[in-house]
Amino acid sequence: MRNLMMPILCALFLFLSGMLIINWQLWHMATLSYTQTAAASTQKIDNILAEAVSAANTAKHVAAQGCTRDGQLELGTEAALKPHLRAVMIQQQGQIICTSLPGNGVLIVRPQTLPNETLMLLPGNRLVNGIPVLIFQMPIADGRVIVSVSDAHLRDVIASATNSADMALVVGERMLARTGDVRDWKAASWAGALTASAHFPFSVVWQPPAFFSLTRLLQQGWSLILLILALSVTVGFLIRRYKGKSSSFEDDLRKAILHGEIVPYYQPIVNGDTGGLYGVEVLARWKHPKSGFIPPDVFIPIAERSGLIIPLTKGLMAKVVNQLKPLLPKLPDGFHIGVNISARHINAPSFIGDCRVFGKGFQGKEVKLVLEVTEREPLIDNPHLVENLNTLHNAGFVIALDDFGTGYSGLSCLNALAIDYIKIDKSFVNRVSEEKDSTILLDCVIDLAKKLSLRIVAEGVETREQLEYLNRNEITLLQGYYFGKPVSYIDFIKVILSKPRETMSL
Ligand code: G
Ligand code: G
Ligand code: MN
Repeated sequence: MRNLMMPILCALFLFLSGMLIINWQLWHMATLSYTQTAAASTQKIDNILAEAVSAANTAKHVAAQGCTRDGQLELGTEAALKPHLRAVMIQQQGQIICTSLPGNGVLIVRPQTLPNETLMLLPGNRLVNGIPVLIFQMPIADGRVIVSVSDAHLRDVIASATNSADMALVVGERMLARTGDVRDWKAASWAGALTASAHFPFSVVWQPPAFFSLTRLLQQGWSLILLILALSVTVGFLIRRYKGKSSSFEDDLRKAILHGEIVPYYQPIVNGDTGGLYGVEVLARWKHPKSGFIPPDVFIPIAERSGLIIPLTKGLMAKVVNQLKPLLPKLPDGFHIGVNISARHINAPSFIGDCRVFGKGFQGKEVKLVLEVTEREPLIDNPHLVENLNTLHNAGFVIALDDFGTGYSGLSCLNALAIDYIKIDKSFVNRVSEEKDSTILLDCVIDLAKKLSLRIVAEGVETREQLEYLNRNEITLLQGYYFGKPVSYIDFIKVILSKPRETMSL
């Protein structure tokens, strides 16, 4: 279940992010399209009002001639031929003197009381037929021309503009919605943007679409949704597979530890003075039933990351006890048995107990158990770690600082930790050749160790020159292919049988 959590969360995150982006894109496009349609509607209403202006000019002309029969006919023709207009009226000295309707009829209730505004929306209750109109007015000598524009055409413009967003025509304080009623514009509290006409005092307003709309997403973005869904599932699947692979290596390692496939190899550490065996370093090898030997560089980092290094080292310690105990009579007193320890293990609560069990395995025997602590990881950062190592040092364990010269801790580590040995990293010893200056670095490292009164083991000795150099510098404890590679238990027994017994102590 824990393995599934991560891929599911990643896929979900990807899918939701995709949805959000598609939604944002569609919302943005909708907003853009509403702004454009609002501008187009404003243009159409401008055109309708241009008819009203033309009719008003005709009426002005008719009024100047005193509203004759011909003049009235002219008004009627004007209203009849201009498709969007309903009626044209001339008011002079407070009276309607002429209209486009037969018999100078008037549709507006008390037209004399209309305020003097160029444009206004009249609600249905101000009209004889109860249908709202838009009024356009033009002042003339002694009065005004009143032109009414049919609401049906205005509503058509608003309603046909868009099928999803709400739009309305706003004039002064009132608005005409596409449902056809005239309302108070402020009270309707539309949050949308206003698109104002450049020629007449009106605006078209639109209600912005909801930012998130499932219907919009499903209607307009379904193909993208399917694509993102497929992508998210694929990514989740790939993460699961990748994780499955690395965790299956971990599982394999866990099983290998349980089945005892991690075995100790032994590399001799010799005393350069006598040529005798001084001790061994234990090096883990994975004897895989199918893949053969897997080198520690491959599985130790994974063991350290997963915490498996703890059971791995414990298992190795137990094997070392079982294998070396019967050999002790053949080994010199004070024989050194070095085990590599990772910082992860030193920090674990079981560490001191694990080492004590290892120590008890050799109880009553004259051996020195060496804990090789690598300098590659920062040691000093954790006081708990230093304390644990010092406790074990006091209990008789030997502490060796491995890979000396390559790591973090340097001198500060030497002060805080009770260290018995340093193991000079093979990279320094490897440099030593017949060439001039090849020993400069190693000279410094040896000088430093001597000044700090630390015992030295040289690692990675491969050639006679290197051995001679180390002899000249009085480095007597030596390890490397020159003396012997790490070997299996059986091969190690053969090494012992071929060497004279030699006694040495710290
Ligand atoms: O054995 P080799 O010889 O290839 O070792 C490679 C690296 O693996 C070395 O850095 C060595 O310190 C590390 N190593 C080998 N065995 C162990 C072990 O048992 N525990 C830990 N922590 N490191 C090990
Ligand atoms: O990091 P640590 O010192 O624990 O690891 C020892 C590593 O050095 C092991 O991988 C071991 O096989 C390797 N080793 C030991 N002796 C020699 C040597 O003479 N030459 C080289 N190249 N490697 C060596
Ligand atoms: Mn080591």
